[in-house]
Amino acid sequence: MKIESITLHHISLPLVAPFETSFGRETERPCILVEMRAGGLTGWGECVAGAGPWYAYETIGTAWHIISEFLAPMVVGQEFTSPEALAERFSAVRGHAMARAAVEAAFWDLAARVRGVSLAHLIGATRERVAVGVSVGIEPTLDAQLASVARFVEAGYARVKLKIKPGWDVAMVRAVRERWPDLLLQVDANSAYTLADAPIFREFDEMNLLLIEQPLHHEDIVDHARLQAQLRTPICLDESIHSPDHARWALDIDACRVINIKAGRVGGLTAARQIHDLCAARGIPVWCGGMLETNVGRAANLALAALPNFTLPGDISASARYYHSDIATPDFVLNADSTISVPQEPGLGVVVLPERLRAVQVRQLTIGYSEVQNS
Ligand code: OSB
Ligand code: MG
Repeated sequence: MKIESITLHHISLPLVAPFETSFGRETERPCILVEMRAGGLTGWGECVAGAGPWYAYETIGTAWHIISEFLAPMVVGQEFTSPEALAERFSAVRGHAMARAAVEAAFWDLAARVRGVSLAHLIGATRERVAVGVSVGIEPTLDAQLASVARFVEAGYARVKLKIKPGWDVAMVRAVRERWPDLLLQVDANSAYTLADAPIFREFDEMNLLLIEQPLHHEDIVDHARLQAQLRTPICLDESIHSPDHARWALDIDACRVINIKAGRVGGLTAARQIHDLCAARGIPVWCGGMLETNVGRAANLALAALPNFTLPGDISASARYYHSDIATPDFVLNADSTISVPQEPGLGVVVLPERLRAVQVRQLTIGYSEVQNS
């Protein structure tokens, strides 16, 4: 398939409710959508870089720069026989995983559409529905935090992830655990602690948590291994895993016993699947993380999470948890068994609505030739 053009759409969508983590509070989510044309078909990919360098160093601005100046020129006008071949073309690029993943994602959608199969089918997925949970942001008071969890439990989520930060951890999580003794519960610190805080994590060992996500520094695996040695609860790495090699290094030193896979963070679906396979071979469970995606990114996450070793519920909540009016349709809904159904239509299985895209568009740029010229 020869790639004819890439159009970047920078949009910004208001969140249904503010989302607070240890690195900040967000009310809007800016994102770049990659529209790729080849052989009369269109594929879409979502870039998960954020507004600022808080979760990761990449931002909307760096991703726009790297895709428009480097990645798009490397592939527009070129022929690729598979998404893996396109991923290989980007292997010379250091870092900028989210930028690479977004372009690769659009090509995966195209590759599935051209074959007339779902993206899930193309990547080798086996499930038609995937177990999901919800990532609950930090609230200003304990009452508000309990009310927020209650709303999601009532909505049908069987697994809850609580965001924690220093000063908002043991007591809050204990209160949630006391109110919901049987809830599948886990916490995510987004790198807000150091090894000196080990006593805090030992207290979590008494709260029957599925896992503790990224407690320490975003680049660290050594201190995570030291902390894991002191805990029964599995540590799950998110921010520290940027590639299949990082996953292997972390597992080799027992820095974690679970991995949160986000295609954007590891440089694409090809690398995400490699990490899945590595973890399966080593008996390490994985789950699919989320980055507050639109339905475009959510559809790709569902396809990935349908692979067999995604045995823990993913951060893939129903569309209504994120946006009032998504830029793609149909919306994803929660099934009664706390799962979401994996799209079975060709490609991603969602349709981008041009009028909704225009309504939230910040800027647009086309590289290559297409009917859609820069506006
Ligand atoms: O650490 O998993 C994270 C959102 C933005 C950045 C980082 C994270 C998150 C979430 C939200 O936890 C997951 C979701 O999309 O529901
Ligand atoms: Mg996380």
